[in-house]
Amino acid sequence: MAFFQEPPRLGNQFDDDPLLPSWIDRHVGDAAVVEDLRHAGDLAVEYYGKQLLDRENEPVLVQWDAWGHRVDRIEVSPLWREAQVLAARHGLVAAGYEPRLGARARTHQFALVHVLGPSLDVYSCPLAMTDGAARTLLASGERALIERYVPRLTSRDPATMWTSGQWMTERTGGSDVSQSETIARRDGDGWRLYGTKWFTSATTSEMALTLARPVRDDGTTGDGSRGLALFLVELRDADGRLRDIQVNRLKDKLGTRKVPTAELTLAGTPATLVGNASDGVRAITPMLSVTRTWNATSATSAMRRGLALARDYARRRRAFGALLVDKALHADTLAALEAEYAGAFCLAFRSVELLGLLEHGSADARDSAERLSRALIPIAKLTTGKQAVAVASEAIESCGGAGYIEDTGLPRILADAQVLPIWEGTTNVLSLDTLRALGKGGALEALHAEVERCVAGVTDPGLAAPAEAARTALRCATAWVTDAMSRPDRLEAGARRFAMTLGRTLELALLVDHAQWCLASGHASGPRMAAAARRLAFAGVDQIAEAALDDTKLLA
Ligand code: MFK
Repeated sequence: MAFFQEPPRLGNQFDDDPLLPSWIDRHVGDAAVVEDLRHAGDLAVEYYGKQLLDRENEPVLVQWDAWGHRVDRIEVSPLWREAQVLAARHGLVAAGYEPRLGARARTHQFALVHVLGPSLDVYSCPLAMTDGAARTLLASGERALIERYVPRLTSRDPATMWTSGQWMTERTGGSDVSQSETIARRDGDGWRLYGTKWFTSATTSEMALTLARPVRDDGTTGDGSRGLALFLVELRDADGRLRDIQVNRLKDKLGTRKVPTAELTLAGTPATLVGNASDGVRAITPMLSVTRTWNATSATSAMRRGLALARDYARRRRAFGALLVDKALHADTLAALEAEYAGAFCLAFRSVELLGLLEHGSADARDSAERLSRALIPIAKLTTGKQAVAVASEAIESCGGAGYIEDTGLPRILADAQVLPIWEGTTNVLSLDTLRALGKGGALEALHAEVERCVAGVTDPGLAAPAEAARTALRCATAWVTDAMSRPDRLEAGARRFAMTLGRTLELALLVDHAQWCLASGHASGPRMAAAARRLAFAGVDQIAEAALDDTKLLA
């Protein structure tokens, strides 16, 4: 009989995760949350099936109706319409704001995102911005805005829930936001915005937070990012028509093709000022912390999905006389990827925990979470984004030629992962942000305290070497940055290697700590976690090295 290869299958995406159940036991410790996540784990399998069937559907922009009216309607894919309802009902944003679990609510929320996100075709994008908008409005202290919008953004009712966009990028670029050209003119008691927004993700949202340069009474505007202010836009009027917004086109992207990313003209769009008529970049930073944490957890869940399929495939695919999983080289490849995943998971979910402490912790806990998170969140975003691309690439390669064929659904894992190091701050921009964050009082000390907290309690002999590797790498990175401080060109050129070393070191330390906890509490995943820590240390965390600046000049 002719041979047909069985496709890889998914199991319950909570129970099958090598790390999540023990993390939840340790950091949430609540039976109802475990049940919720197990249910989400089954839904993830169901929606993975739907995702494969929905593969060819993409958003469509309808600019004109039959009678010549400009309508600019975006029709999203069928799965996206379902995801909207599912996300509200399962509280993918709301769970983080519900009081029952206090600071632990964030871990519950992001665990849901981790389990369900990879089956929802990057619907995590509007959800991330929705979460970021709610946090930004709460931080603004603007009571009327909070009362009007936050209950909608954090609702579990699909009919009530709104999503929010985040419009920062203009033709001038998405990294150096200080050059933004959109202006805001006063119009009676309100404001109107004029300009072009070059990448607006999830343009189907009901509202957006955006930056614009207010025009003063004398006709001048402020310079740079200080001259920008933060505005809230409600996109549509009561009849569902866009309020002086034109959708010029949808972007033709490498991945995230289900996300209706659009280019917009704001032609006098009514907007509400949030806070002062200046310092908009500072005002939007709570959004950046939240969306970068979503980015880190989405990177982790993308790795997990790739590995879940690659692991299953290795147990179904027979070649050269044995299952792939029983082939030493294939097993070695998968083991290395599992270690990357485990490290990334710990760092991403430590960022999540810090968000919870910032919001609900005692005054002391808030204070130390503030110092640590300012550096740890960009580090987590940049490190896990790079790992996601590398792991997704290996995961599809481990399925051989099938990994390169679109209708297996596998290539999309890599195409979608490639956005993770780009949006929400590229690797280089965030490496420089890490240097800036460490320049502020106490951040480097907070990283040292974090690594020490993780490795100091290690008693298992099998974890001693990885614990020491984390300590040594941090010492080496600190010595490098102290020395490089006097040479700005050297400091900048090495910023990525420095930030990646901090990221991988934190991952190793957090993984060692979790493995120690699992072993000490008799959790079934203990030996596996310890093996992952040893393998991550073996792969190496220290990337500090000095590239010759003269060579760089010749080469670049
Ligand atoms: C699944 C996940 C999906 C996620 C959704 C994806 C949707 C995609 C949408 C996008 O990609 S939108 C575009 C994303 N673009 C960025 O993320 C911007 C990247 N660039 C930076 O992050 C730059 O570093 C930055 C724009 C912030 C630099 O701007 P400036 O004008 O040079 O600001 P500056 O002077 O560094 O900082 C201004 C203030 O903000 C300072 O405070 P002070 O005025 O009090 O000194 C900074 O300390 C503060 N600040 C900057 N970054 C911060 C921050 N505070 C806290 N956290 C940060 N990350």
